[in-house]
Amino acid sequence: MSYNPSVIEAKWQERWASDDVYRVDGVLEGRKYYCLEMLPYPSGRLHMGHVRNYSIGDAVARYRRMCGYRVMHPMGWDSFGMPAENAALDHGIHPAVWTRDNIVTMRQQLQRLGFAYDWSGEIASHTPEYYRWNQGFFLRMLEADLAYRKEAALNWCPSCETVLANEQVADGGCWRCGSVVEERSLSQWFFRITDFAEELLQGLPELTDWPERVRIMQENWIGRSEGSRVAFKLEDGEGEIEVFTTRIDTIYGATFLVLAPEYPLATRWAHEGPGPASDLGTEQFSAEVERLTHMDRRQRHGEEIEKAGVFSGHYALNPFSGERVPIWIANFVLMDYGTGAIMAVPAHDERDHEFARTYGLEIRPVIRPVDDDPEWLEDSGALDEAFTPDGIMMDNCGPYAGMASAKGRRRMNGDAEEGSFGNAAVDYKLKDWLISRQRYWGTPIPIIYCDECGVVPVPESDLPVTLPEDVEFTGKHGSPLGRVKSFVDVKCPRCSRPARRETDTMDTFVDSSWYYLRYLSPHDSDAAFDIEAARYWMPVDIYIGGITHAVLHLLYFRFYCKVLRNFGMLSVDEPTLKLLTQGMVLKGGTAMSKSRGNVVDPDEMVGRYGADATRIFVLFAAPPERDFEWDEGGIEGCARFLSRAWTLVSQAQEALAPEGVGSGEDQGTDGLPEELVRLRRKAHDTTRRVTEELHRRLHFNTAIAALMELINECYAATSALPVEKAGEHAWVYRDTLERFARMLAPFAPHSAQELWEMLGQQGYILDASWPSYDPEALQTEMVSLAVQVNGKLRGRIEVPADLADEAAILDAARSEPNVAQHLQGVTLLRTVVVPGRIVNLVVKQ
Ligand code: ANZ
Ligand code: ZN
Repeated sequence: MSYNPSVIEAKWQERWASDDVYRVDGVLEGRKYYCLEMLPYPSGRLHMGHVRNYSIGDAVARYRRMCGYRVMHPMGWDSFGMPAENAALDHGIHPAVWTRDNIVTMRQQLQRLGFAYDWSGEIASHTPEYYRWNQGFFLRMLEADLAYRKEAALNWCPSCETVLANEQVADGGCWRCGSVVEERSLSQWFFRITDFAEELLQGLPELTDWPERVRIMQENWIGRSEGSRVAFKLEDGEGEIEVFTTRIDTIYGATFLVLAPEYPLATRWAHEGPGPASDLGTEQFSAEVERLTHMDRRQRHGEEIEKAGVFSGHYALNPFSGERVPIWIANFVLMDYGTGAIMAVPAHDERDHEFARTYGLEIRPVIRPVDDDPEWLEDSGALDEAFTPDGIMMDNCGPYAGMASAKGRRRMNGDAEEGSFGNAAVDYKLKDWLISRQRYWGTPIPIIYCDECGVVPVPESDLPVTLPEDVEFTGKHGSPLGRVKSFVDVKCPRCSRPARRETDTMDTFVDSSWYYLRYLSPHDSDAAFDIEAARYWMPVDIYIGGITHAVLHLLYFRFYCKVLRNFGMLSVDEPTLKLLTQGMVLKGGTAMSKSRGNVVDPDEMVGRYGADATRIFVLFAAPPERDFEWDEGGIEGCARFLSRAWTLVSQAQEALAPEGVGSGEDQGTDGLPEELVRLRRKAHDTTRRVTEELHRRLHFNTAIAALMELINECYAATSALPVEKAGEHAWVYRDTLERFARMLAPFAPHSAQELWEMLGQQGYILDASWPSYDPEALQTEMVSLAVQVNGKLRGRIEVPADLADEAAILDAARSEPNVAQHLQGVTLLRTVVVPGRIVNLVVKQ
């Protein structure tokens, strides 16, 4: 007989399923633990990243359940999205069929790994039962003015006549046909996440159990910036240009203004022709503006972009100095940040400096370093590069000359406000969330367009607006939904005249923003989720997933929580207090991916080594946050460990079985043979270590290493004193092995359950309580060692009797105060340690 994972695993999976051991019973009382893992996209097959993610969650969930918590540990599918639609285009498979097939495969794979999910609560976001609530929330957000429609630019392929996602544009060309991609403006739906920018930012420091890295990424993404808005009047009196600046203290050095090429005034001038001061004709000028507009959008966002611009021929007036400043139009100013217009200060801003050099524009210093003499300007000449730090405002700064930058800014903001040409202002990089997608496989946006009534929301009672299944996929001529007459042609809910249905669907990030709430009452047909259940289960106690979701998903996830709280549906401000971002599984130094051909198939590993060994390996290879390199030798080692444990128990089994030898209370160390005193201590110490890791630190690798050591210690003990010879002391073996089985359960549940049964235990190990440890059992006997320096007794130290680590003993000896004194100013030549007795330090004066 030997350890046979395929038999053990099949046996227990069947029993768990037939006894429905993971069922969540709906009781909302007692200590709870909500363990949430990012739900998978049903792409086809599980990959090792999934196995890692879900092995972590399963360990935590099983541990908490054994500690007596009521545990929520659900699973579902993020099943809308582009790959399904691509499968339709490439292989002619309907997205719904492709998705359902993939879910069937992947569910089987998850079940084969033995994760503790209540499958009766499984959800899938492509089902009307789920997305109906996306539509419901959309209507409420519309009512609360958190959803709105406006024009926005999109990538458009003129030959396929379709909108392209950024990922579908390669080198400026369409991924399908290669045609040059154009920019088009379309009316689209947005969620007003910027209303929550400040709250999303302020909440970050309180998320102390989130990785710092994620908090910083969110902070940068929100990008709060304190500055000023200042209006420059056009010289010809036809309006004004408002700029956003963080450095109003440099305004006396603003030698030109720059508009984004999409800035409305720039567009108007492109039509009407440039101002009188331009050398260009209308045609030339508009061609220039057009060229700037069409420069690669992604390139324009980068720092490295080659700056290009054109003089508009118009001037504006600096409200502080009255000076005339030329107005330029350039590619490095973005329409969707600040106001889309800037005042350029080439002496103090790097981008402006580079631009001024290219076009020969004036560079005028107005700020000097704090600790530099006032002649700085003369020495510095025209400045080789921008001087960007704060400093002292120079003599050319009018009434503000001599002020420090910060004080200048405060004064100038006040004066601007008083003069009604500006004010202090805060700006965010965060943009409103564009949720419209011109695709089929997503949640239909519940809106109807009527020539009489305008934009009409679908009445709540008409939800869900279901996706028609009978569609044609051509990849051309816009969204396939637009060609389904029965879908598009509707009666206006207000006036009953013929109207058109919205054919855009929602970004799939909408689906994943609130799924954790649907899990709480997955079959509820009257509400998105049960408010009472949410009051009990929220917040999520731990959320586990990839770092790739640090901003988009995890920000939307927080945003939805706040929106639902404002709707009175949730009583928490944040969806989860603890976030664990797991590292990647690499092969050959890079992430496993189909395109690189370096994928290791989980099923193959489960077939060869068993689910338990596979799970143990992904947890043992590294702490969860770190990347690790796949290593088949490592998984073999894990299988060997499980096999050694199985063999040990099967050998002890007979000696322990007959009358339940050794069951009962811990009887202390009185009269115990030395091997068993040590084994007992190791068993308690292992319990302490494993408990600490599972409870807080979550370094599962350390916990598993401790379990491996415990098995080694057991082997050492049995070779000195076999179980059948242990007589009345056999309880130490039983206690140790039962502890071991229970502590193994979160990591290798099938093997643990099998060992539990082999030890004569009835029932499921999941229902056995988590073992506790006796702090007293951890205490080792201490001995006192004499410490000599050159043969003279200089002190005594206390160390554990079984401390074999010489370096540790020497450390203790050298830090004994009196010994330390005798070691001052001398050279240590040699050390002698006689275990249990003496430490001698030989020194030279
Ligand atoms: C004048 C100035 C002088 C600026 C100076 C900086 C230094 P952060 O801190 O990232 O928010 N800016 C404003 N809107 C812009 C846009 N739409 N496209 C490109 N640049 C824009 O950056 C704020 C600064 O970025 C603003 O302050 C503005 O340049 C520029 F010595 O105004 B500053
Ligand atoms: Zn109407």
